[in-house]
Amino acid sequence: YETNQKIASIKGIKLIPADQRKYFGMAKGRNVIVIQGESFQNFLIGLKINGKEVTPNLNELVKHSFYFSNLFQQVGPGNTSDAEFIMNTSLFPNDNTPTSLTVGNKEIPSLPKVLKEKGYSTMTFHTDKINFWNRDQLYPDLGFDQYFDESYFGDSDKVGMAASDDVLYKKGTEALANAKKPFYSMFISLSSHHPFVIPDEKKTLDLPSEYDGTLIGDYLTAQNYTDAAIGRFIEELKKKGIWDNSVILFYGDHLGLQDKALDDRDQELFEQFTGHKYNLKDRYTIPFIVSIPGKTDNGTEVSSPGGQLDFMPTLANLLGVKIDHKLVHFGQDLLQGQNNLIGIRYYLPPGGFVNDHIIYYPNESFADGDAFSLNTMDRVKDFSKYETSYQKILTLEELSDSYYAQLPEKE
Ligand code: GP9
Repeated sequence: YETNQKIASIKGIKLIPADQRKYFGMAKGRNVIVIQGESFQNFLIGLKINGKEVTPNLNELVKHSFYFSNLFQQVGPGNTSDAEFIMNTSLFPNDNTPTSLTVGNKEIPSLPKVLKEKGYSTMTFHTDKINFWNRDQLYPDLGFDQYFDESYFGDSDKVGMAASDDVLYKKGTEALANAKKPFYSMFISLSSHHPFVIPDEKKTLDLPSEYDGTLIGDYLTAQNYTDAAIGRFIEELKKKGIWDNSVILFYGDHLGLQDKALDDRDQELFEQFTGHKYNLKDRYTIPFIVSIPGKTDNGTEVSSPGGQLDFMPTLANLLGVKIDHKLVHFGQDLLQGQNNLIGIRYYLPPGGFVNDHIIYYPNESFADGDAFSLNTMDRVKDFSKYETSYQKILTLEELSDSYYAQLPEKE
């Protein structure tokens, strides 16, 4: 609790007692279904090309959910596996090694472990081989009782590295139907992985011919497939009677489009459909959607900034699980409307951050850095008043690293 208080005071916020929090326990006792979308960036939400939605199913889900529309990725070099680590721990990932390579013998405090004490079963699904990203060690360390990998999904209907997202959701739903309730589950999608090649028979996005042979065209096509597979997953969950008793989360794990991977044609097409040049915010924001059927049906957009570290405290609050005395968390509950400070230290140089006003990109020194207004993405010339945010984010990251380093070894 003292560490959480310290983190809050560095950020300049209060740890609000559970019974005074907004939405505390709104999803109490429900199953949890977390869908982590491979390379899914926020600009896709609501995007239309020639009048047709690229992600119609997620757009529909947004209408009946909390939708956090200013959410920044915080993964390190462990990309997808870092996103999994952050979701379950609210700790910063390592800045120089994939965090999953540093687990294996550690007692890692996590949300699945706390939920197990409350009678939840825990499981996670990914169609690739379990040893990719050291997940055979990561998953037990995060507190998952069961994991399902290639040995469960097989390798039929392959897209890219492994079985398709349709196989993931179809066979995954069967496992959920048989699982002990309530359950906490994660689905790590994969079909929209770089280089975004989807078999012709699965393509449903009708793009103008100018998109042929472009990375951006392939990316939109792959994410359109991701979205379609999620639509079928939702239908299946409804049919099996799981949907109404669950809280469903969707977020993107990390960017898919590196600036330098986009050539002039890609950049032009992006500018054509968004009306602006591909900027830092497009690159680093991912959607975060939380749906509680029957409770969030009217939909609420939360546009204040947040990061991946905030997912776990936000979910814990909705589940009515008090974590302040149990889990050191560097993120905060996004539904309490408090100011935020988000460290992006791997995709930006150390000390890179987002606060409620700017996105800041450091250089040799603080003063050499670049700052952009979060609202307009226009350059902010005088950002000297934000030096304290820069110092604070460095302090928080150091604190997270030293907390992680001193976690006890397993018995
Ligand atoms: C591999 C998959 C991809 O199993 O999760 O990870 P990424 O390359 O996106 O980090």
